Amino acid sequence: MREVTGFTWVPDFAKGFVRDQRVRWALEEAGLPYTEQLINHEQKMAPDYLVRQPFAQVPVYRDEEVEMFESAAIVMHIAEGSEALMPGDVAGRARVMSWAFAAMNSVEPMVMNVSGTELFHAQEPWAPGYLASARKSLAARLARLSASLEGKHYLVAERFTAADLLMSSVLRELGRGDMFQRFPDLEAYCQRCTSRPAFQRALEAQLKVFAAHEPA
Ligand SMILES: N[C@@H](CCC(=O)N[C@@H](CS)C(=O)NCC(=O)O)C(=O)O
Repeated sequence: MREVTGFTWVPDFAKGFVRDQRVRWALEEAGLPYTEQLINHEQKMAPDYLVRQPFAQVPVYRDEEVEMFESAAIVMHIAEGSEALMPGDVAGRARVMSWAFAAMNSVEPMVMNVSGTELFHAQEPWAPGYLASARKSLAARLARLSASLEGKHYLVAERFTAADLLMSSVLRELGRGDMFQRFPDLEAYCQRCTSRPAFQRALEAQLKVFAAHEPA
């Protein structure tokens, strides 16, 4: 039994980007069936849910052995048991771990500084100045990522791993703006990862839920 918790419905900007998508994708890559537990935005505040996810967010995951929150931690747990997502050797696993943390800790915050401001605060008087600075920092970080990927299809060992799943999940956000125009190699990398059938199945599964719960 594997269960992933997601929302019944979210606004359009979030559809396809809610973080249970990453977990669904990892399960699809690993060939592991799962069930959905769907909650609404009231249920995320219920005391018994807050025990499972202290920040009232999705996803939450459980299987026969574990109960977890934080999408990247869940992806790494799934990857630990799947050759499809993790190399067999210790050195390769360590590299995947490093890049997984890099995606979450070194790249995602900078991406979210830009996309979060553009999505939620674009009309604020401080937004243009802040965005100029945030975009500059993001571009510098992306330039380093681009250099690391130069000549390679994937981050580790020339094969798709959980590190690519997480990094491309972060980079997808850039498709909302114009940053990919400066980094066509990163766009191609992101496209390479997200064109995988497992990603498409995971995306369809999430979107199907929202379509079924669309307010009249
Ligand atoms: N770091 C968390 C972030 C989870 C997160 O931001 N979830 C969003 C959906 S993408 C959420 O539940 N938002 C509702 C809320 O914060 O109230 C993870 O990766 O699992």
